[in-house]
Amino acid sequence: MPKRISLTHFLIDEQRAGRVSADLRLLIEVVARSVKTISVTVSKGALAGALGEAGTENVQGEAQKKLDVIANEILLQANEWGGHLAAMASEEVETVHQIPFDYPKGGYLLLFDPLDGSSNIDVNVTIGTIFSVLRNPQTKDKDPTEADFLQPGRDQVAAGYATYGPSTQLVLTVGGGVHGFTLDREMGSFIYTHPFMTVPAETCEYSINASNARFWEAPVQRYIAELQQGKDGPRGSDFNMRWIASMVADVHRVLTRGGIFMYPFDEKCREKGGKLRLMYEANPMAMLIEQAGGAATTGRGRILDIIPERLHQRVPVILGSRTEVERVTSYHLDPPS
Ligand code: AHM
Ligand code: MG
Repeated sequence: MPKRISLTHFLIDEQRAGRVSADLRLLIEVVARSVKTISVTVSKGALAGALGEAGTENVQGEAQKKLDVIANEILLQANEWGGHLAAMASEEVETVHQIPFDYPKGGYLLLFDPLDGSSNIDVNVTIGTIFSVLRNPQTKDKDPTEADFLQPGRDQVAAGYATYGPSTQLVLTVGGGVHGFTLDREMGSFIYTHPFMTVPAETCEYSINASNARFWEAPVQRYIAELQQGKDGPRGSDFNMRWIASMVADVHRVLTRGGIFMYPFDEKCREKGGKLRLMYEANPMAMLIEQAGGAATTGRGRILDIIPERLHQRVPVILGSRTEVERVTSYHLDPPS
């Protein structure tokens, strides 16, 4: 029988190799435990009374689904008491979530999008959880403020996501490559199934919400038009298009078989700066993609170098196979005269 390596076993090996501290290992284990709980609720769907609208709005003015609220509560509660965190920030919560005073505090900050792809919940399409870990720059006696979270993505110490699809997978980086785990539901543990995931440099697959085409900037219009001309155009080969509308599932496909994923700047989101959130979506995914050998930019610069201005800041996102990301970025930086 082939040897099965659990997430716990993997993390202990990483700790022994000096790549994660004991606290970071505990933090990741608690996130993984929360993911298992969310996965159970997601898979019960209507049976758990978990589908439909919550009847509330989040800080961004978006209608919350019941599962957005449930997943957020699961992550907040599970991570409050372990003693490894100084504070948390969630896409669904306006301000910093402090650790209750009766629990010990640790040296890390946890950020998450509890349930990415909310529009897919009720139609039973893959959704997920995205998370990012930073060091707390404050001393333990002070409550972290929003400013303490505003660190560039290159300072993340860990990033990952879970997908709730046909199987539940956890994909993780602590800076030494990208590693994937599959939930064994009977055993209740994550098993190491996808070591050192890599994004091939070349691809023939792209991912973008094409209904926004008329709002895109010229460099994106040019790039997509060239792909769509296929063999008859300047690229000389056909490209395939996929759009799941769950970033977590679209990025998982890119990490599994290559591709380019784009939610670029467009006229519709001019005031907001982009559609996707820097701290909960762009930064963790950019770290994973870079760790897997791909690239991640806004079209004009590396995502991981952005100095955040706000917790809920939005940015354009272009990530995936390196040669394609570099090409569309070059169209932004050096447009034809
Ligand atoms: P969410 O975090 O509220 O679910 O929003 C983010 C999602 C991404 O997962 C996905 O890429 C995008 O929004 C889909 O947008 P669109 O509705 O334009 O297809
Ligand atoms: Mg999201």
